[in-house]
Amino acid sequence: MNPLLSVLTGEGNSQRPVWLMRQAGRYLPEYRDLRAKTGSFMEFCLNPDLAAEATLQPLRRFSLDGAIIFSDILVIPYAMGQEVGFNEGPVLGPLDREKLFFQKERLAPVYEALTKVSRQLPVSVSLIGFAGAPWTLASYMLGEGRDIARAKAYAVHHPRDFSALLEQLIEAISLHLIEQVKAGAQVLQIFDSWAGALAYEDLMDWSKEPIRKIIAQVKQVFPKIPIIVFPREVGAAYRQYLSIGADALSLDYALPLSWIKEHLAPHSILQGNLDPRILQKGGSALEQAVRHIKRTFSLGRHVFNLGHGILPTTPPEHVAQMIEWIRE
Ligand code: 1CP
Repeated sequence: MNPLLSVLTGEGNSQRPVWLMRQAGRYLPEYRDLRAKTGSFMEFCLNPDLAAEATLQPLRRFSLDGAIIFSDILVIPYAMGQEVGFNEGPVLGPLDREKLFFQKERLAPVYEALTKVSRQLPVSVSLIGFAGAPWTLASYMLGEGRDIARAKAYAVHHPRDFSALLEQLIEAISLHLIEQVKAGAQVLQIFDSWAGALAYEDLMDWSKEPIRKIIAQVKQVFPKIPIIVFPREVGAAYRQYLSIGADALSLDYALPLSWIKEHLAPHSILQGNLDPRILQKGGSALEQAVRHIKRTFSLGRHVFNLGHGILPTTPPEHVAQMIEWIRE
């Protein structure tokens, strides 16, 4: 009845579920129209009607099995009291760690948008809530925008403050995920988009362990909520994420399918991992890549998705064509 939920809960399904990271967004003309009518990106994210509409737009065009709520990972620093704006990319104000305090009331519009969408979705489509992981959020919060070098330098020179920040983020992210489930999210995804920039030991301490704690906190309240983790570009260290209590791992496109098949597929439900550039290109290259992924991942244990977000220059017709090939 709901292919994404059945696969994520281990029941399997005869339909291979598909949704796409960044499926709501700039490659859709109707999104660009909606966006042009609003002020700042943050105002857009915090307007329940607009956020609900942006969430539903791709569902009207494509036969997708998941709807990811239109929001951003940076609503968390905003809810903790840091200034967050968007220019070309995110721009954050100065960080005063001791004043950070997660106020879920500031994200009430996000939860309202989830509830609005959940009332409109057919039972066959799952509503996906999400959050950034602590390290990825820290890599924005410690700079003026994303600044991985600065975040790492901070961690080295102020190890105690850095650990304290990670703990504050673990708390805030867990609360935000729990509120999203209360509001109607049926699946959660945790994005650690910049995990691949970390050395192995740091990856274990700053990415894997914090995400494990978040999953434990969320599952204490909602034991059955499926959680997908995306530790992007961590290479062979993906294996370490098999034991953090996640229900599925989302794979980037840098991993060889043969390696995935040997080391990850026997142990976990997997999501991914088409290169968004191939979707952008379309044609026979796309058809080949879709077939290769379908042959690699067993039906019932795989969620079709990209290896990272859809590119803004992707023709929407390529998405429709790809879904046909997935469904074939
Ligand atoms: O002008 C615009 O329309 C802004 C572009 C945009 C959009 C469409 C931003 C700014 N955020 C979003 C929405 C968004 N962001 C969603 C919901 C839409 C969907 O998926 O359908 C989600 C899940 C995110 C998550 C997100 N934001 C991540 C994790 C996923 C990833 O791509 O790695 C990250 C790293 C961000 C930060 C961010 N927000 C926006 C931009 C351009 C960025 C990336 C900046 C950078 O490269 O550092």
